[in-house]
Amino acid sequence: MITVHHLNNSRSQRVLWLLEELGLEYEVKRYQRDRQTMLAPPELRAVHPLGKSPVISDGDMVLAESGAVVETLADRYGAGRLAPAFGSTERVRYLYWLHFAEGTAQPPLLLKLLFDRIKSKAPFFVRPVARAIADQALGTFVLPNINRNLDFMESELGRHDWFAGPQFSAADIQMSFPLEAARARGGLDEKRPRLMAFLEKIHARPAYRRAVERGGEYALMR
Ligand SMILES: N[C@@H](CCC(=O)N[C@@H](CS)C(=O)NCC(=O)O)C(=O)O
Repeated sequence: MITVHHLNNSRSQRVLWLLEELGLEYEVKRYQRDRQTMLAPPELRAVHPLGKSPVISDGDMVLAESGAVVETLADRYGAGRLAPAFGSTERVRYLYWLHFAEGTAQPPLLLKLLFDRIKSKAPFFVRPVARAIADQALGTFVLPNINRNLDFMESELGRHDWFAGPQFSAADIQMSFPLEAARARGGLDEKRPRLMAFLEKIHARPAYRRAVERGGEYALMR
């Protein structure tokens, strides 16, 4: 039996969605973020030393890192579904987007979350300075990177219906989280219609909806 160690409002939602798309049985162990810090509870460190989500266990294997989890599950249980054939052009695109999600799309979105928090939560006597530093970093690095990434993703979806090609794949599942985060806090809106249509399409998938029911609370931080 596959167990998903699932944190509320988090990336591990994608793993539940993948398992629903594959029609597999699995168990969900839920963990709640600390309401103040938003960090995962210490019990997750008993499952994996980094204490982050997602982590899955499947037999003897304990695996963290969402891209590795998604790729492994698709290869192990997909039987040709949700992952293009080895050696195909789509397979290369598939791997590219599987890695792009956490390697390139996510870091500036996380930085935006952190700098926005610094701006709103810094103690009042240092707030003007904290705001000036945060605005400088946001304006020179964070927002230009988010925008370039979004423009790139928007143009790539003009080539095919899905990220890896004409077929829906696990790369689309992996890409869902940065796009949902960009919608919540990264400025993604109707000015990028293909990305908005992508979000609408994935949210309408029955497996996506079932996964949200299994996982519970899924509202991304602003
Ligand atoms: N690159 C890792 C990131 C893991 C990660 O940061 N997970 C977040 C959930 S969205 C987490 O566990 N946050 C709580 C914490 O850092 O304590 C992955 O894709 O699995």
